[in-house]
Amino acid sequence: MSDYVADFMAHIKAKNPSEPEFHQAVKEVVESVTTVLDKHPEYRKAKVLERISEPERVIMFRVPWMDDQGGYHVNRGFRIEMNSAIGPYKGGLRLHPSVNLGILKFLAFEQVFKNSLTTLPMGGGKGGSDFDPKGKSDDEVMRFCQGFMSELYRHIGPNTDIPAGDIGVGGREIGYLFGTYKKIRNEFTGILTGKGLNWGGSLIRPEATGYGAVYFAAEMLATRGESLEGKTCLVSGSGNVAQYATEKILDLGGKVVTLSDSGGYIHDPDGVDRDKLAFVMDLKNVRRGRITEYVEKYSSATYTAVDPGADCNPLWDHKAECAFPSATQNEINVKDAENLVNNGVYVVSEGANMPTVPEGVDVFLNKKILYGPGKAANAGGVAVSGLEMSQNSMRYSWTREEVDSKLHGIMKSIHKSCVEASEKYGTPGNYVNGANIAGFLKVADAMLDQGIFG
Ligand code: NDP
Ligand code: 2IT
Repeated sequence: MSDYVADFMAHIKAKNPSEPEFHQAVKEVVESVTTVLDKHPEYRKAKVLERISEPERVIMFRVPWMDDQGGYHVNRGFRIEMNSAIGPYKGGLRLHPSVNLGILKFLAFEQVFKNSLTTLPMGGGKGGSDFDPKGKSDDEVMRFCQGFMSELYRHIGPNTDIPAGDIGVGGREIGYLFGTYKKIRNEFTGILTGKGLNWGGSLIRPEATGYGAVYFAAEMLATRGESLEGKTCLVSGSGNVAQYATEKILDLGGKVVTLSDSGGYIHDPDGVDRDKLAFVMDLKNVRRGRITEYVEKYSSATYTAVDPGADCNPLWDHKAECAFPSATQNEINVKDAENLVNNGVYVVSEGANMPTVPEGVDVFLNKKILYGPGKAANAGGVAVSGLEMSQNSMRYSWTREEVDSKLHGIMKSIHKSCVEASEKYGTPGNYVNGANIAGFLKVADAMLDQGIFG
């Protein structure tokens, strides 16, 4: 680690104690952009890195809600408004018991660079709560969302901050949040993305993150004259991103042999075909069940419970060519990364945000595999959110084909930006540096243009 990075990180850690995920995300970007700062002293002079790693605003609030038995509960709500240099704050809301300030700051920080890569005018933000939607009734989730929005509405607006979904927030939650905003403000506006199709949502938004991660993998493979046809793929998660990554892998002729949830994973050597995927979608989205039910229905598959404290996750220890981690942060540790490459995996396209620990990323970079980091590979979701905002502003909607083709074009453009930036700054083939540098430059230049408040 250079002295500059070490000093910078000491300052970040002192100022933001007990936020390891935030430190991890910042360190990766600082390491990547050091060469840019060396070439362009104007960024150092204007303290762009110091400013970019300090949220413009952090909102923390109480969310009281009542359960079906009349019992009172209180959770903590957050919105991190990280950076608005290139557009209004934009980013998802996460509902998961692990949510805390540091996790949301890491996600908001990543979002700034990701949104910059999309080519669309969106700043970065993230929010959520430590509320656990698992096991709650629809009414309880609705009352929680109403409580959450009854505070959040003061801070957001269609030209200020536009939230969307993330872990634990899908169409159902966006509906309850939207209804509450509309009631309080008496205003029908594109305040959230991921809306239902008949009340302002965009076609392809549910599919966009998973499809985008697969388009990104296809672009990386194309640099070697290859495609996804016939490739065996490991997918983790079984939520929104994992489901549509699986669908697009099937479209492009690949085979998905794993899916997971926080309890464990299924391995189906015959592959998850379209019927099995439809079963998983119903299981997870409608019945809100567990992935273990897959093996009760399909005898070709086995289920393995995963101990989060174990030294590796057996999901990543199967023969395959491609991996699409699509569950959560730091789900691939260094041993998992070694297992992946030893099993023949040479394409990793991250549907999740920061799913690989830094030492695992080093394994991928040292082996020179095709490694697409989350902020590039999963940018398709927020990109179509940006397209949803455009359609809302126009009071218009594009067809499925139009949105999919724009998404595909954006993923190609992100891939190209990463390749070009990594080459220009001396690390060809390193998509981590490419994504960080390309994402950084656009935001940093906007901050310079706008002066000290930019
Ligand atoms: P969902 O809530 O739809 O699904 C999350 C999946 O990951 C579930 O299968 C869940 O299992 C599993 N999971 C969640 N937390 C953990 C954990 N701590 N350990 C193991 N498994 C876990 O979320 P999404 O599919 O939307 O999000 C998945 C990832 O993709 C996240 O990293 C998110 O930030 C990222 N992402 C999402 C985008 C979007 O548009 N939705 C856009 C870009 C990135 P279980 O059911 O047991 O909780
Ligand atoms: O991490 C992400 O990019 C998201 N959860 C999607 C954000 C959005 O505004 O669509």
